Amino acid sequence: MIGLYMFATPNCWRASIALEEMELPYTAHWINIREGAQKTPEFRAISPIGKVPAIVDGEGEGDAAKVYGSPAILFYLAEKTGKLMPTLGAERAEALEWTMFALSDIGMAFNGRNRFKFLLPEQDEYAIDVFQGEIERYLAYMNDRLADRQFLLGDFSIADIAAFPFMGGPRRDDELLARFPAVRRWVDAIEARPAVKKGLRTEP
Ligand SMILES: N[C@@H](CCC(=O)N[C@@H](CS)C(=O)NCC(=O)O)C(=O)O
Repeated sequence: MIGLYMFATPNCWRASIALEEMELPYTAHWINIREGAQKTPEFRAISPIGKVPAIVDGEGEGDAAKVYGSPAILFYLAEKTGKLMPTLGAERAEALEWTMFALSDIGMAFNGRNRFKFLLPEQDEYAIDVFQGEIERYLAYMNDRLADRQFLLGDFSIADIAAFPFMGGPRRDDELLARFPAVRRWVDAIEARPAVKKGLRTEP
């Protein structure tokens, strides 16, 4: 059995959606990072950096694999199951490009904007504008990509799982999506998937 250590955040939803979409049985352990649960010695034995998400593949068994961070978890699970990521040639190259774009550029822009807009005691308008500009640039890029494809690689893949939690589900921003109709259609399609609905946990 896989143990998933998570809280209600986009990075964690990447992991829970991937587990649901790949039909892997798992137990979710709620780590309330607002109350400091990530700092306990018990959790640090699993994720020494003291951050979620983390998984333990083979929890309670002898040679369990511990994986910290949504990027490593997505690739680990795709390789373990052979699902949601092409494994050969140009298709694999495209999958790597779009998944890494979602994990790095998109994640950094949203995390940066959200930190300056919502998490700091005082707002920094300059920083918010810089990150908001990056968000809109990436949404325009995705909008072009999705004009003639249902999902980022054509078929649903870990690239979609990597990008989606910042734009859909609890973090959906209809005002922003109205300017990017192909992205909005893509968000609607992903939100309608039963496994995604299950993966978007907001409580234990
Ligand atoms: N690159 C990591 C980032 C993980 C991360 O920043 N986790 C946050 C929650 S989304 C966390 O655990 N914060 C608690 C802390 O920093 O103490 C990923 O994509 O999973």
